[in-house]
Amino acid sequence: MKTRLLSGDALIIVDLQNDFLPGGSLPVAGGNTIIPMLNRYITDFHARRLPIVATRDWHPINHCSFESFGGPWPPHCIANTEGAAFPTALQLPACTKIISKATTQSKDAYSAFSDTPLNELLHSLNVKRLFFGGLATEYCVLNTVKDAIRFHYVTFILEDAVCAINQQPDDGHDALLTMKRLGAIPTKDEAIER
Ligand code: VGL
Ligand code: ZN
Repeated sequence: MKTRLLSGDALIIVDLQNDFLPGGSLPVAGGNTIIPMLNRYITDFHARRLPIVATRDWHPINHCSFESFGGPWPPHCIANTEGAAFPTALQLPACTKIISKATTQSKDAYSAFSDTPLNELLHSLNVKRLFFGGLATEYCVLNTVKDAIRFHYVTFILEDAVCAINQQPDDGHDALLTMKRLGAIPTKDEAIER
């Protein structure tokens, strides 16, 4: 089944940030390998004047998800640091809409819809279908996709443009199964009509 990109479609790139890449403070092994594919999708959406959203984990320095504050993670994606920046290899156009999440000390959020203007933004742009790539499959991608489905977007998961942390070896695989079971439509490069 080929998918043709249409007016009403948007590309959502989840948390593709330096700290989640090899060399960062919470690296997703192989996270960098999806950047060329994301760039290909960016080119496709941009050429059709379709919205591109980049979400980012954007924590205060004393965030509750950090180990020293009782959370599960090493410090990562501290607002306005190089670790929280998008890698220069990711070719985001100037018109990219940026959504920052988990910005307050006392609350973590894996979904980019959580306490952000993402839903309102997408409504204002008349977006009906979302195409998801980014990091990490079993955390922020999974939880953002779940909310997208709950909010009745037609939700595609770009299987060749996500990557998992895999603390347990099957975490990413299981998350993909969960997303599909909930109604996300798996797609990939070859299935996009160009
Ligand atoms: C994420 C762990 C901690 C993610 C964010 O973006 O998937 N994972 N904070
Ligand atoms: Zn985080």
